[in-house]
Amino acid sequence: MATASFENVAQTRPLLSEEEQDAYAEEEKSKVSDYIPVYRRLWFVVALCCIAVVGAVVVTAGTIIYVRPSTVHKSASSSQSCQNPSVRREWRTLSTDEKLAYLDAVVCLTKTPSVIGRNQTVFEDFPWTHNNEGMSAHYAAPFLAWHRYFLHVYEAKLRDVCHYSGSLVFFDWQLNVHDLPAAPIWDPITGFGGDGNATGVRTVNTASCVTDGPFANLQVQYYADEAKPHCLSRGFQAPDDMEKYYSARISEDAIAIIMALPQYNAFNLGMENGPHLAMPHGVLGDFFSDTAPNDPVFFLHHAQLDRLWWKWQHAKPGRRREYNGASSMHSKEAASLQDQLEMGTLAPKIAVEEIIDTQSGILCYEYAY
Ligand SMILES: [Cu+2]
Repeated sequence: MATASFENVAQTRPLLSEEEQDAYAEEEKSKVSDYIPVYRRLWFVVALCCIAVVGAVVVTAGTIIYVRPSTVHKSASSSQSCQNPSVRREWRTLSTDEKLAYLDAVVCLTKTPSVIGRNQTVFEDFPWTHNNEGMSAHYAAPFLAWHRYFLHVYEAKLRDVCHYSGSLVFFDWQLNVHDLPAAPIWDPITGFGGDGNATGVRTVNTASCVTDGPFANLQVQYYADEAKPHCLSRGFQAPDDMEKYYSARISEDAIAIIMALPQYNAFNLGMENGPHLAMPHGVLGDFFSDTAPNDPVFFLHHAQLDRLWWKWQHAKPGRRREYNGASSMHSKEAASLQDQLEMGTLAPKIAVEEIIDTQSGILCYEYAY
């Protein structure tokens, strides 16, 4: 109707009175003024589009800039699942209370029944599992990996079974290269007790019962495969042999050579053949056997080995997931991150990739240095 009326007005325009012309002019003006805002709106729409496009570019660029580092962080360390890594410290940096809390938790393991259904304690579940499930991990790619998982399981048992609230601890033997017997880990009160009783009966190899500290005369049932109830035993090497079997393997030069090895396989085997043997060979007794975890300092020694692996992994980009060599002892198969680490019934078997990085997969820890 309005259109028809407009057409009529247009057609009859010359016939319009002044009033009608004014009205027409007003009408046209209003149409034009209606029209201009459309342009203006369009202009605004175009401007808004431009702002939106520019904004999108800025936001996208910002997103790329913002997201990229966190993506790297995430893929490298799975930051979402490991926000607050626990810190494993060197034994001598613990306060007296912290040392006693750790020792109390280990003593608690010696008083808690087996969790693998054997007639022994949780403490002895570890030497038993090391001897029965862990030996094929030696002298092959899983050496460092299996022990990393083994340490994690031990730490979890200290926490879950014995309510320990701290982290595993390491013994930095490089601080006692030439004086192992003087190391604070052997303290009778704030340590694991010292050498076996030199005048006592020989129990296993050339060692005898530890008679001081919280594990004095602790009874253990196995010596490697042999069912042989005996006391926790140590037999420190005489100074000359200590130099040869212990000091030489962990000297600054010896460790530097291994740390400089560029590939995991060589590094792993270098660690096993060198520093890994040093402390057991210096201490002898239970530590010097396939049931080595009968000596609780085993875990401080292996945490130190694990720490050096951690340092090696962080020394160069691309190393944190490097894993190669033989898949197990005497195997000709190449190792892979999907290889399984067996813990018998002590813990579920898991793939190497779950523990290859101390801050992803199932792990969330770092070392103090
Ligand atoms: Cu081992």
